[in-house]
Amino acid sequence: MSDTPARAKNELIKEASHLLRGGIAAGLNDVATGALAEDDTVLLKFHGSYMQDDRDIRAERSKKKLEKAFSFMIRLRIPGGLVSPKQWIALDDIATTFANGTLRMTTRETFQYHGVIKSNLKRTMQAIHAACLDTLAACGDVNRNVMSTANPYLSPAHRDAYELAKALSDTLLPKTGAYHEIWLDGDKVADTSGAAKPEDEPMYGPLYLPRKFKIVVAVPPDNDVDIFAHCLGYIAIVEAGKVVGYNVTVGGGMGMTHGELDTFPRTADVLGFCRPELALKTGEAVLTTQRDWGNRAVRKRARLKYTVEDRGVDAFRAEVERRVGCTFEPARAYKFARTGDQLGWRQSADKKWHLTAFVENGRLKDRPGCTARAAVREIAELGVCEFVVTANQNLMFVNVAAKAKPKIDAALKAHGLAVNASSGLRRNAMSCVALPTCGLALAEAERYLPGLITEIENLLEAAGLRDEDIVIRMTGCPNGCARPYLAEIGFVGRGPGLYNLYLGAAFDGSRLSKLYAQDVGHDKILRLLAPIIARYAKERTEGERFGDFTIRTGYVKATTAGNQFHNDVVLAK
Ligand code: SRM
Ligand code: SF4
Repeated sequence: MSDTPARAKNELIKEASHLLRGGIAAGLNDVATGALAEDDTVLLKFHGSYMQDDRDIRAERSKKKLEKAFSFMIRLRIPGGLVSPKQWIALDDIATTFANGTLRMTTRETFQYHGVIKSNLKRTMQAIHAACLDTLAACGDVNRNVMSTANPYLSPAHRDAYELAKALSDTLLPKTGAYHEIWLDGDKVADTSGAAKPEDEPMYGPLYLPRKFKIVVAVPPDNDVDIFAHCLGYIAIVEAGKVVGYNVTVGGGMGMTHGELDTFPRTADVLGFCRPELALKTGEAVLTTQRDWGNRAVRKRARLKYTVEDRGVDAFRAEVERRVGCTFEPARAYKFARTGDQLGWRQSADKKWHLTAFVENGRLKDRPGCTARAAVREIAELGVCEFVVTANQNLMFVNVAAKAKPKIDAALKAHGLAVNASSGLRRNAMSCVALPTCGLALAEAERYLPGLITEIENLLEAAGLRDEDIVIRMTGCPNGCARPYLAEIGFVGRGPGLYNLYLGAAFDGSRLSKLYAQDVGHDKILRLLAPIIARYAKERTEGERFGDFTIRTGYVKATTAGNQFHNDVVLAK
């Protein structure tokens, strides 16, 4: 018997796929079902789409012996989250024509559409292409959408960060012709036997990566991209207004599985400092090291964070240095202040204005009293700004001339879209999508968090803390899509109406939280938080953040590293 562990099923699907083609094209033409074949749904992710079903009506349809209400989520690739007004109008049109009438801004600076039916999938992809955008590699075992600190127009350093994000995204894009072939009726790259040419995927190879791969670029003091949560990060070191290089981080990640202690969220390690001219090569070296070293047998342990954890950061650094052909300099000093966005207008040195507006959980839709989607559409039609989706699910209107500011303010006001949130807690809140579309959700998130916050706001109001910035995040399962383990108050779904409550993460995104209470429902959440909030109001030291306070006063122990996440847990009664 061989000692080599069996490869994960997804590895076999990738291998047999002819560079991500599989049977997707044929499946799209099968009108007998609203679904695609299971193996093809694995491949579809690399093209930026997930097959889902409406979980609200799953039981009812099953009772009636009907096929699940299948539809598709489509995620775009928009490095740095920057979109032109013309593109915005096209994206807005697509939401009406093909999706469920909403644009969902994600925690990775891009958009998702929900509810696209199979017969519209190809047309939607073509409409996205017509807007000079694409969805390639937005999901799947490849480098995903690359984030940078929001707003390339804020300073030359922000522009550099954005350009690096864009260059990384372009350089690390799969080279297969499958995307063009399937969605855009491009020329077939495969030969007549169906076999793809081996040179089609020079960097990834036919198996792509063992798992998803995520990159961000941050410009201190803003850590809006949550740099320590990602596989690879670049912290811009800015001197006299210029980026002189980057501290490179590796091995961050959020996902874990309840009850499996060898899975855990992990904050990234700083590898060292690299000059700007080596940044791209470093990205490629980190990616290919993970390609060659990552775990292809057990998907739950296949992320780069486990490769770094298991091999050790020194061995990982040495391998990356070998591949780049350099030795990293010691990391330079940097300081992050916050992970959230600063809402409202800001001016850059070039006298241009930039507005960050709060969008609850990133869902842009029209509802009575707040026609948010129509507001942004109207502003796009004015053509006076560009748009940036932030890593906190908010929206920026950037590069605005002073004389256009009142027009934007007026449109937002007319449509009832408030720029700020009702409290410091809400403006620092994020939740993942969860039900009804996410197939992995164990509990509500996007549909539940706003109401829960309203009740916590009452506690804050009573304590005189309504405007206090406190980071709160919720996800419907432990995969961590809203980065809940880096929130000062984090909720992670366990089952319908039940959450694990985590406390003690750092406000600047540098320290993970710790489990404080398990399987708590609505009333217990409020009962547990009430005394902590009241005490925080009375006993906090000057400038002390909520997360730090919960550690100092003994509610939870500090989590010093990912592999300590499950240790020292004392559950609240
Ligand atoms: Fe995520 C899977 C939504 C950011 C960790 N994520 C999913 C899927 C596709 C569910 C699935 O596999 O069937 C969710 C689709 C829900 C839906 O109905 O739309 C989903 N993830 C999201 C989004 C939309 C959350 C949001 O509300 O904004 C974010 C889209 C990002 C993007 O535009 O690319 C999103 N996901 C994240 C993040 C945060 C980040 O990247 O900054 C994480 C944690 C960071 C990390 O990767 O470690 C994250 N998503 C996961 C995982 C766990 C991965 C792991 O290492 O274990 C899964 C499950 C998986 O991959 O097996 C997952
Ligand atoms: Fe779905 Fe879980 Fe991600 Fe939420 S955290 S979107 S429930 S996979």
